[in-house]
Amino acid sequence: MTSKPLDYENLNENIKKCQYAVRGELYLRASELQKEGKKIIFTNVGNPHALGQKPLTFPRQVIALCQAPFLLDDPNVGLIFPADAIARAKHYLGLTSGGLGAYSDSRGLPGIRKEVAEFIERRDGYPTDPELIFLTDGASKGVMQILNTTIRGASDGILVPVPQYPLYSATIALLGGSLVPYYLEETANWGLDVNNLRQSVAQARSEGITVRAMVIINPGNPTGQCLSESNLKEVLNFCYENNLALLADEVYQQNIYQDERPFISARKVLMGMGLPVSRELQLVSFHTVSKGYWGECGQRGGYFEMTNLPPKTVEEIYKVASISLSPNVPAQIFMGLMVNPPKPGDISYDRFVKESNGILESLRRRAQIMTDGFNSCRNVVCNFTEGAMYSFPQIRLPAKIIEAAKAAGKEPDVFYCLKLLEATGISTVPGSGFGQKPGVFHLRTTILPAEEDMPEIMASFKKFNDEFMDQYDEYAGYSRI
Ligand code: DCS
Repeated sequence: MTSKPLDYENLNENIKKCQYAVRGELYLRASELQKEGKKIIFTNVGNPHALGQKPLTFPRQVIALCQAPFLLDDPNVGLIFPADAIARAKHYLGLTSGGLGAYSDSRGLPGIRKEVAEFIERRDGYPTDPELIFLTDGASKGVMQILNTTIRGASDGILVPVPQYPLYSATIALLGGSLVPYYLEETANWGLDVNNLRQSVAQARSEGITVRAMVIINPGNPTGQCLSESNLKEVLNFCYENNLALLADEVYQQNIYQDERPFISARKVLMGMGLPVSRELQLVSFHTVSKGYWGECGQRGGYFEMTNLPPKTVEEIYKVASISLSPNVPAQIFMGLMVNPPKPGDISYDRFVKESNGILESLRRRAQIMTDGFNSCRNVVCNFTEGAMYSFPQIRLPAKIIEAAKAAGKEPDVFYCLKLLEATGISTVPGSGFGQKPGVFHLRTTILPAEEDMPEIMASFKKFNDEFMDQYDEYAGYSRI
């Protein structure tokens, strides 16, 4: 038989190379076990509604009306929908050319890009231009589009934090570029040390790589840290000195669980730095409707905002966006609602605030319960989740577990996570999927299971972990190091 173009051995090598652990081996095994009837707690993916989070009422009312505009003509519409939701649905339908069933401009509806620009100005205190904001199908599509625009070949490098969210490693692999890692400091609450950046860039350059851009994830996934203003300034200066574009992944900007370091955008810090940096440094910032207290992952809405990119580049990005015709139109409306929620005095304001605060306050408590739970376990140390949706404990695996993993042909953290899954149904992602220092092991869970289920989940984790450690640890019975 002749080999055919789409036979495995003939595929694009970049496709085979790229890996995405969030839905990798552990997830597949968990799905199998679920089919066999085992109760699985899916903490592998930051997907709040899948774990029971209820949608916010106001945005769903608006979207329902936009999807079913004939309801607006129904004399009883005011009995079911509040007047501000009705007005908002009419507003958004008025921004489309043909409702939700029509393609929009490939950059997104101009009226919603204007709402995004107004939100950014309110948030940062600096105006921005709707023409430099593109709406996307989730932040993922925007990140892929910008990496695609940046990477010209194998010798183009992108600085990416380690640990990182594997959208970055996977996309760089798909595009045939080079990932240049910089390590976050676990002992400094996953802080970003500019000396590590310098070393990483020097190392990459010595290997003939042209480092073109740097990624920050703030708040961090999987690491949960929030960057301070001074740290962001250092990063921006570093990018300026080294002629790097900065890609600021800020999808968790509403998910903050401490008060010392509120979210501050890279753009705000950049604008505050003054000339020449504020006028020259090229920055692309990403946001989404999937996270925050919205958690509308399935809607696939996002945007990116470009700062200091020349018009000809923006035109090229527009051209490429045009190939996909149009981002999802309902998702664009979600984005409009996210950046322009009910205001004080609106009929739906109190309910909206109550619902969103309820979610955020519970997430803050869950972040604490998880961190405390992990830190009470044998051979486990865990930084507090300052922001985002994840806990990333370090699991100090004794040599005997590492040997047992090798014998089973598994990475030690994969081995541990599989055993955890089989014993408890808790489906996590091994740290190796995000990158970690050699010989140091982690796992990632989301902090999303329902708050009332948390104590039981943590107790079940502790029981598994402590027994597993006892089984293998030659120092069993000694206190934790
Ligand atoms: N950037 C970061 C840092 C993310 O964590 C995610 C999603 C995205 C971008 C993309 O999100 P959308 O495309 O939905 O806007 N995080 C995944 C994760 O780690 N678990 O769940 C989803």
